[in-house]
Amino acid sequence: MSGVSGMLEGRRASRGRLITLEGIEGAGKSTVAVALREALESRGIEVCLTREPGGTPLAERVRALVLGHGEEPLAPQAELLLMFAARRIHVDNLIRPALERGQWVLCDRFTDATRAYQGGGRGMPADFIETLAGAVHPDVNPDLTLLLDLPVALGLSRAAGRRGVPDRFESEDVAFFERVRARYLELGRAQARFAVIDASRPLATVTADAVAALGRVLQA
Ligand code: T5A
Repeated sequence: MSGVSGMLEGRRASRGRLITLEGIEGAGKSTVAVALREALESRGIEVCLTREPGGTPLAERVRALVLGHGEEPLAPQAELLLMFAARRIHVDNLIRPALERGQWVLCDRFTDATRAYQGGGRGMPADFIETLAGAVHPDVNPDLTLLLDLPVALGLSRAAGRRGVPDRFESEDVAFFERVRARYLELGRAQARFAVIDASRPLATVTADAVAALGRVLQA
């Protein structure tokens, strides 16, 4: 077996990596995720690109429930539980099987979004969120998290440029998104798996930094 094909065989045989993208609305996560997929595929790595809430047909139905303006109030705790219900479906039916096949999973938002939105934004207790995370995905956690950080006003103006009717989260006020951003930055400072990227710069620069950050997991 040649060196390159031997490396590829080794990669297929081993568990894949989970890379998550995080940040407030309009940070550029979906755009950067596509560039990361191309960068990984150019190295011979099979990639599964997905998102939360959602990622499988059933989890996408939960997404519609939690993002839509329903006819009844949705308490913060119910919202939190729906996020983890969607995540459990996504982890069981898509993320874990992909990792076990040796694919690398690029996920547009994961549990850090719950920590930031339901924890920071809605004020749900951090220890309750960690209990749920430990129960729902004890064996599946990000190897690398790219936090695309930018001022709230800039993120919201970018998001407004491409959206239709605002969903339940997009309808929140600026103070909500300031709390979300602050919690994301706290997480980014506290944990080594984070790469915090200044997403207020031109897209090509942001993308180059995100691809460079892959070096941490490509060498591991
Ligand atoms: N949620 C989610 C929770 O509350 N808890 C949870 O646990 C989870 C998982 C999901 C919502 O659910 C909440 C958070 C969210 O409110 P979503 O639609 O999946 O909603 O996520 P959004 O963040 O709303 O998606 P966006 O599309 O708004 O943000 P992105 O993906 O960060 O931004 P993107 O790539 O679509 O870019 C937006 C626009 O900006 C441009 C792009 O071309 C695009 O037009 N752009 C740039 N322009 C200039 N310079 C740059 N550097 C640019 N980067 C992007």
